[in-house]
Amino acid sequence: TEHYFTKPGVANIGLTKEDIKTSFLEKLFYSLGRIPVVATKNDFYTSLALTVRDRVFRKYVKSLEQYAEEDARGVAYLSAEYLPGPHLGNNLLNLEIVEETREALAEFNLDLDELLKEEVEPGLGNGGLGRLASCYMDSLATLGIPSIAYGIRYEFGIFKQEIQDGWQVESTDKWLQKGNTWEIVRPEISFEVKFGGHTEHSRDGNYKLHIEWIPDSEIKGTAYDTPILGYQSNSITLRLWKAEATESFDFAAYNLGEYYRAVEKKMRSENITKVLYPNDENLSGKELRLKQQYFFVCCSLQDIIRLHLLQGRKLETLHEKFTIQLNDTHPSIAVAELMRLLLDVHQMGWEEAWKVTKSTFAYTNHTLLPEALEKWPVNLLRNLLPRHLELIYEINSRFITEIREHDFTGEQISRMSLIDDRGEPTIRMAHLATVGSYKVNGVSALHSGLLKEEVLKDFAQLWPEKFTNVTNGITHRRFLAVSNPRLAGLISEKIGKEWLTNLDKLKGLESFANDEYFRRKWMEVKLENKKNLAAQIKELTGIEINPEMLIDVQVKRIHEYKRQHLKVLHILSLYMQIKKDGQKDIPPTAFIFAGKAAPGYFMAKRIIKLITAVGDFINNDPEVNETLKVIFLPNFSVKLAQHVYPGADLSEQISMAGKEASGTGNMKFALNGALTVGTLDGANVEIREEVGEENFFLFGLTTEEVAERKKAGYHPYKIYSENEKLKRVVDFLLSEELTKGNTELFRSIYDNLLNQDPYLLLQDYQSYVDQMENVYEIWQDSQKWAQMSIINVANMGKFSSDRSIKDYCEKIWKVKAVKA
Ligand code: 26Y
Repeated sequence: TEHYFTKPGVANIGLTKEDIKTSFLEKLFYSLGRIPVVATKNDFYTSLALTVRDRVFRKYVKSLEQYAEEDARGVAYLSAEYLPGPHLGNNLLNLEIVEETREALAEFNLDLDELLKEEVEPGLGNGGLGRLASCYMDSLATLGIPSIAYGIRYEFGIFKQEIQDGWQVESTDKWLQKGNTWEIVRPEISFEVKFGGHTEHSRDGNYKLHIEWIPDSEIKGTAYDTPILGYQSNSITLRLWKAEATESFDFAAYNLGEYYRAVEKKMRSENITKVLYPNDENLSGKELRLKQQYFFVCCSLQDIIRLHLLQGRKLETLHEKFTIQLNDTHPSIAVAELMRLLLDVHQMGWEEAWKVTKSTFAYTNHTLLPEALEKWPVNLLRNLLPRHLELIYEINSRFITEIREHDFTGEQISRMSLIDDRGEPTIRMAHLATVGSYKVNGVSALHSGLLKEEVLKDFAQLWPEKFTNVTNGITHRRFLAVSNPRLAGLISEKIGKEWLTNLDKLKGLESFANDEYFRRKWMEVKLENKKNLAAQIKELTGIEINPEMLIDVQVKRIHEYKRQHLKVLHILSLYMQIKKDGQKDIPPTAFIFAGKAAPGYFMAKRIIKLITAVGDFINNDPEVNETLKVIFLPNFSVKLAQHVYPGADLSEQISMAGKEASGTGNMKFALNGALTVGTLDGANVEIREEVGEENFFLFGLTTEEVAERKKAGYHPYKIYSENEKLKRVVDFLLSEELTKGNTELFRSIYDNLLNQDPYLLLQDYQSYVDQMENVYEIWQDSQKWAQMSIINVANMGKFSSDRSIKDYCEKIWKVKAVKA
């Protein structure tokens, strides 16, 4: 190392092993001020991250230059959530320097995999919606689509989950504690955001109406940029806003008492981006959440307008140069905010402003669940955003006038109104987004169909051409190439590496499904991955599993509609079979669960306790624990997910039909060679279509059958009392043994199932158990299983987010890639 102290060498961004070695030491010395003997693992991680960052930036600035040069039409993606996962491994892949880096580190006796573990991921989302946004960033970058992703720089992301005494316990996620190598603050890119107060209407000499919003507070949003590198050449920006006090906090002007009040106010203003709300698919109607939404929308729109004007263009052409995608209704206040900016700040007339607005936005809906559809109380809006409330009223009144000219009934009109005044008056944000957008899409074929038939049916009747579908996708680079190098390697050996940029190429694997030698290789890879996962499980829970077991996995947010407790009923049925029926031929299975419950969601938290209680009970019973293991992995995250998918044999996608908009975990499992047991819900339908029905384990009612069943009157108690084996399983929920004497512990779940069972667990139970028997039968035939697994992977091409993004470009955005 002597050499580097005395001759620091020129900054270099080469990609050879030697270049990487040089940079790595330079970063350690000159960025961190550390020498190897005292450096911590985190110092080494940071040096490596800085080394990689320089190389990322080289590509990034080149990419930005190109977007600017071509002056092409671009996309602004607005999302309140992102879940990028760790950056380092992905950036290494995209720079194509994984092996060079591994070797460089090895020369310092450092292990790349150990350093990769050091990265703390940004947990800036709840689940599927946030992760989808990040998959899309990866594909936008790889495809070279001029784009910028806007969001919120939450200081604390999704809470950290620990399991104590079987219960979920939450603690704060201090993801920025050790710094964040991947972002750069842009103090010069900052905007003011106003809140509260009132509006003043006046007319000038020409009787032109002027409306002024006199707010009662103002804060500032500052941009923090993270370059998102695509595979090989292009990249895009993830721009997250952090709330800060405005310059007008002139402390010098205050006396001591006022100084403290000013500081307090400053702290309050910074609260806006403090923490991510951990609820998904369930509203809590919190004022701070609306503040967050407006805050990031307001900064983002001002930034978009700045970029547009910077090119010397007129605002009248905004929609020609930009399209803005709304990731669910969370940023939908943007419709009113753009109107405000165009009308009040840039003096445009209503007709023109409305034309620009509704030609700029497109809206993606991610849910049909009534409890997840955002509705803000009119009173809250009046207090927080008085001008926006006026604008929404005006948009609504013009909209109602428009639809009165069509043949809509009075009932339909009040159903379509942006304002729901049946109880406390609220604004229906999905309606605002629909009226203010040129396209509306769902996230799977089934979901987009239901959107048009149910939640937005009147709008689909009015504007049929506005509605479309874009089936979700996942980035196969992160979820296969980075996280499953063994399988990726085997695939590339067989069909080359083209699948990295064209996932349809996987089809070339299909012919090898009948090749016994290839199947054997395939199974060897899976077994190695399962050993890996077993080690992870041991590390996280202390529980040992035999990697030869069938690894049966359900990982996702905990929700009644996703029916984790249906899986539990199945596990208990197996337990009963062994214990009470003396059945011996159940194949050894490890049931793995992971996922967070919203802190205020009583049933979800109880379901976690149920899973861990069943685990405790079964894992400690020597009569069954050779055959069954039940594991709850704490703190599910992108990082943990990347260990889980490669090691799974069976993927559980068992939501009640019609409830899961798409699902994306389903795609990640199948891409890693797991077979799916699932209902005809969300994208499961399309996965089954692609892989063939003989390669998918289907069970349960269809969406139509669910509706019929409910309409005819659903009586879970009847099902329970007529199915003896189901009855003994459900009754076990109240048993002394399971509850360790606290027999009321699962009473709420028991009562819910017998009296309401809104998600039809008991209805689908027998069909599920029967299909699982089929799963076990096929599992015994490992050759057959391997064949099905290969066929599954070979047919995953459709589920690349590259395909989804191309669909968005063609069906919605009309945006073209720039050449790399
Ligand atoms: C309004 C607030 C409470 C809220 C916050 C987060 C509502 C919803 C959400 C998150 C929803 C979500 O993650 N939805 C999931 O989106 C995925 C991507 O489209 C789908 O694959 C998945 O089926 C859907 O549940």
